[in-house]
Amino acid sequence: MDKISIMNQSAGTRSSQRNTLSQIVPLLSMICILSDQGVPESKGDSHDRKIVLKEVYSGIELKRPIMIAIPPDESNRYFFVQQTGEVLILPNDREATEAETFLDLSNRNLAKNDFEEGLLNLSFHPSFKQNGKFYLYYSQQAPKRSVISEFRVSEANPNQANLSSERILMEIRQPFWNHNSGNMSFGPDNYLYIAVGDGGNANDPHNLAQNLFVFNGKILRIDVDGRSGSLAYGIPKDNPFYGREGIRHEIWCYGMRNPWGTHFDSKTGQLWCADVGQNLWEEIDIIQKGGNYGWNYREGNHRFDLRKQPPPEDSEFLDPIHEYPREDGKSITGGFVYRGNKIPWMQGLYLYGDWSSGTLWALKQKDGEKVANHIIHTRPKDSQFQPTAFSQDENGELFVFSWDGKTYEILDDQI
Ligand SMILES: [Ca+2]
Repeated sequence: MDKISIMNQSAGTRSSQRNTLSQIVPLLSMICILSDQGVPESKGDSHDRKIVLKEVYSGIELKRPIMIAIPPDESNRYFFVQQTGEVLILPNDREATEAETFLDLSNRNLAKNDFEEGLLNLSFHPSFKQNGKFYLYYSQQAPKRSVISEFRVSEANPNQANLSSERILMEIRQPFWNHNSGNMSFGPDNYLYIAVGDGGNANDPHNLAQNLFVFNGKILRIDVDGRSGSLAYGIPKDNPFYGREGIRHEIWCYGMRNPWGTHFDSKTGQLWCADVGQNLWEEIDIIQKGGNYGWNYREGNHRFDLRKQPPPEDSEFLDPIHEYPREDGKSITGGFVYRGNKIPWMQGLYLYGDWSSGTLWALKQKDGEKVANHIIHTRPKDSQFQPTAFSQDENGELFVFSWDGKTYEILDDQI
């Protein structure tokens, strides 16, 4: 089961029941559940600590918000990306009641099924302040595909995109409507990392994630400022398969199913990737250059039985740092390694959640190995909270978006 079937189950439950902080706090204080009983706990740690969710921007009606992109220009503007195709500019005043439309792609036939299609990412060029460039990942129909494009801000108005400046970098075939992924980030090396799902349906029917001549089921790494041959971008020469025949040189790692939540740790530069599972296991990977993360031979730490052919004998699969079973959730939403200041005990922990169960966790690692994992938020019974994505502000403090359109700040429960 994955996001398709979950959507059908929950289609009637998306209405807007509001959950106030006062409803959430007492419930949280009663709940103290540790997961992963087999993981040793180190002394003096924060394994029983919890967070609370505080709704922000409640004065603005948002439709399917999936990220806040903050331009590196000290302008105090938050760009809310809505999967429906609009990007709204809000001030970093969380009580704000007015938004300005930066761009609107909603008339571009983005989605036949808007559950996983649509506008999925906005990433600002590291030199945005100087060049006004930014990048979008969005889906298109007939033929079904993902488009990664460069745009510029209007020269006349910094709060308006110039849509006619579009320069398409890449179009990726998407045989089905689901598993578009679309997480993009500029790494510490200023290259653009693009996560692409396996093409969709179920079981990866065309075995694309293990096929090194297609982009589906991969994380790609490109140089938006360069040009390689006739391509609209450059391929960094230190990409793992650079120069290898029969392999797309853009590939950074492979064997992904539907990465949802792909982020760099702002302190260490490590790339974390949550990969949505299919039948049994949700997983979190710490990405290594050239790594094969297993799908569709493996799901989490396990052989995926519906792939009948055995893998090639020389296959080396990288197992996730963490997996969890259906009892804990059915669709992982990846988050961030927390590097903010407001929640000292969460410093350096990786925060993530599950879309279907509404649970949030914090995972601790050392040298790439899990040392602890604990629940930091359990959805109250009367809540509609379903974490669709996380974002971080300019200070490393975290937001989480819910499927019902609400935006929350993540705060310590003891402030
Ligand atoms: Ca995997």
